[in-house]
Amino acid sequence: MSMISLIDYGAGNVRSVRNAIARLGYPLTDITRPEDILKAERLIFPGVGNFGAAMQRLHALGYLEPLKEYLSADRPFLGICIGLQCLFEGSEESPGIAGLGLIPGTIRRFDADGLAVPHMGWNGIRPRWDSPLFDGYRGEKLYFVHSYRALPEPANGSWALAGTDYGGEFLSAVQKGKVAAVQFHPEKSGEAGLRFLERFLADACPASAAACYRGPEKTRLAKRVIACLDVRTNDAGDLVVTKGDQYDVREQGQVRNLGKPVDLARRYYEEGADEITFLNITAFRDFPLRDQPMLEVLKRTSEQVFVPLTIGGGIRAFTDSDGRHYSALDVAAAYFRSGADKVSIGSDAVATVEQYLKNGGATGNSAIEQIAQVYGNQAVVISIDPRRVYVTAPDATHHHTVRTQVPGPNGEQFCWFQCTVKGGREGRDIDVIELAQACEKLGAGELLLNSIDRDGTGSGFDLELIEAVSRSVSTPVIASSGAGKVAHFSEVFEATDVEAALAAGIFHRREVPIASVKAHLSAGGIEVRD
Ligand code: 1PR
Repeated sequence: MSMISLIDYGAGNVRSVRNAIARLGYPLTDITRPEDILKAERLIFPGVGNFGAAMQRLHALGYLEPLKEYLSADRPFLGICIGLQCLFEGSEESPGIAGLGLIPGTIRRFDADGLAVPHMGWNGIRPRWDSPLFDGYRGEKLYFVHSYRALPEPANGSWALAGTDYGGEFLSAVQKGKVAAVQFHPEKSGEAGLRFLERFLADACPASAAACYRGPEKTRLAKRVIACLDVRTNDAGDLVVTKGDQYDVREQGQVRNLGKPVDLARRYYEEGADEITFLNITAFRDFPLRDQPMLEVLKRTSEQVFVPLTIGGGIRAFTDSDGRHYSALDVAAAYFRSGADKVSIGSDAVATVEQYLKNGGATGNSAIEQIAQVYGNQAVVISIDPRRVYVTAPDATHHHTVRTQVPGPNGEQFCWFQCTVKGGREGRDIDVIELAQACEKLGAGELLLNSIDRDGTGSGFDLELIEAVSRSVSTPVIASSGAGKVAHFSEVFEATDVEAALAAGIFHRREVPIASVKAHLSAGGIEVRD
């Protein structure tokens, strides 16, 4: 069994790659000095952050030359995501910064009209030839998250291993000899991803390549089904998964206890959830880094769950009782190090946008900007907790209104959606459209759109809210709150352009299995990951 060497230049979360390799039972060592590279038996480079930052880190660490030498000697290499892009000559993401230049071509941003960017979620691949890396591959969807991509060109045709469609075809895998790289994340692609990774780790011999799966004619991004776990400490001091009705999580005075976070997350992974979100719902009160159990939950979950994990709650700057200052980036970094792939920002995003609107622009100092800068836009989710405010006419408020089919208590035909903070406890003078558009400009990669009115009611997603927000931004939107039956999922995907739908209560109470949601969507012609 070969020793696997990992290039981790400390810019982001490669914990999931480590966990996946450990799960597959392979020994792992870190590259810590330039000379380690040429001694490696099998090298994995999971690039994180952005193209320029990755290349600059490789340069600063003295890794560039040994890496070039390693690659030109046709030694076993697997690049992941930015690790694929760095093999090319350069990227539009970081003009003027040269890539490794092994593969001809420049990495370009997705640019088709009306396309949500980043390309985030589960998509198919189309292998072009019988690489042993895809031996046993049966067409399962794999997890992608990126805003830039490599384009197939005649000059790089000898490298093209697989293509994927998203506003045109891009290269989702490249390989020549023992050097390979993939744009998807095998470590986040469930069991199919682990099988792929194992082919590389086990040094699948080219001679053993069986005729591999070729289709489909066109790959399609799946709509995602996300399980959400609201987590807090109950009155007995245990960290539990809870669930509110319109954000009220107490029943007869006690915090509802629906299970243990790690156990439930594993159950949802096994049942086919495309992503898992943890929301630390009382973290606005306390400093979350003191909440070590939550970090522990994340660590243990990421050892067993190989789909993307998002964590939210308390991501903001904080000064502790000893006067020590922590930036929002410090808090996010602790979450990423513990196994999160994305962080979700709630209350702090509202405060940031209030400042943004007051100052007439960005300051560069907000949590959204700082985290997006270091970890990439795709790592920053904004969790929005809106509540309906009814008005008699659109000009009765300066906010964006919608004409509603669900009239207000006095028969009002219009409403606006007010952003709240601290888990809905405090309403602010800012509407959901203003918030969504400003967060997009500040660099958020995804919007998790809750609804206090619908939360826990089982009466269906608030389509008017979701439609209004998804129409106003190009950032992917996750519809949340109100799912009560499978038909609610098809309804939201048919009525709006959202990329994902999230539910909590119906999954926790075992009323609707995730597999039934997927089967229902698939029967209705909506693309899902099986
Ligand atoms: O403000 O950055 O500290 O983040 C706090 C986070 O905690 C926010 O994302 C906020 O949405 C969340 N939160 C705070 N209080 C509550 C609460 O319920 N009392 N939970 C809360 C929000 C809403 C959804 C829920 C869906 C689906 N939970 O995530 O899972 O509504 O539920 P359903 O399918 O049962 O209808 P910060």
